[in-house]
Amino acid sequence: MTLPMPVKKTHNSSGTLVVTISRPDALNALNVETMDGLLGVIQEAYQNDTYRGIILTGDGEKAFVAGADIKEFTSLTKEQAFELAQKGQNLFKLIEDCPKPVIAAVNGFALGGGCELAMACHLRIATENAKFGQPEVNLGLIPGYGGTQRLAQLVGRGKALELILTGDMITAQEAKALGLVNHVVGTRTELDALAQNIMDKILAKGPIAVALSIKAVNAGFGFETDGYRAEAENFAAATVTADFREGTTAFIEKRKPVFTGK
Ligand code: CO8
Repeated sequence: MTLPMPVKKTHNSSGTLVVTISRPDALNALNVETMDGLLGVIQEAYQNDTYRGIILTGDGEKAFVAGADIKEFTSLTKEQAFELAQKGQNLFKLIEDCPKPVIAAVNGFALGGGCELAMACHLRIATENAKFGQPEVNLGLIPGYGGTQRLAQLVGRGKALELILTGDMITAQEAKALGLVNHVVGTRTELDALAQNIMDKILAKGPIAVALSIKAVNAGFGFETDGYRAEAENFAAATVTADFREGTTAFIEKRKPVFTGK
């Protein structure tokens, strides 16, 4: 039996590629297969002139993406964790640098890697029921897909540290007040309509000016700085602690973790 692909794409007449992360049983969590699928679709979007913009969303109404797949990284070595974090960082950088506009349509939980994915997109719009957060600390971990850098860029260092250190989830309206989200709408139908509406507005402009605008804005936020590397290194360092084993085991066993600082 072949399993359904976790990354679906449709294409409409305005030139918009709609990419949907679809692992409903795991709240669309990013496992290796999903990350590879996403990489393939983004690379294709770079190359194929039929695609003029991308809307990225999650299947259903409960989750955009509830994070990296926790069940997949319980037995990584430090080196593997570092490599995986850097691989994800590179994919999200490819999204951020895409010369075609990328809009995240956030339809529910955008946590951990899901919040990081949304932040790598150029714009974020969300439904009222969307929830944002970087809850890695609850697992004895830190963000690993660029969250320590992009959250601070979007909401400022103080609020980013509060969200990363407490692991608190915030509502769509709170995210909007912080500048993490551009617009909030009531329903999934309104979300899809607004994403397309904003996309159509951008696609009516000259594509060269759009691409150069993205390039110029991003140039002020260098990827070559040490921040992303430090994130991957510290993410990897966290994965070899007893607290990480406890945090991830507690999640899988659906209980509260007991951290010991080891
Ligand atoms: N990974 C794997 N499975 C998940 C994840 C996840 N991130 N999130 C939810 N699921 C699964 C649950 O285990 C559950 O599966 P099952 O039915 O088999 O038990 C199913 O999805 C439904 O979830 P819940 O029953 O928990 O649904 P609730 O409505 O009770 O709760 C929550 C929803 C609050 C979203 C809850 O599922 C939750 O807290 N999820 C985890 C959120 C999280 O911690 N995300 C961060 C993950 S770490 C991360 O993203 C690091 C990124 C960098 C990685 C670098 C390289 C590896």
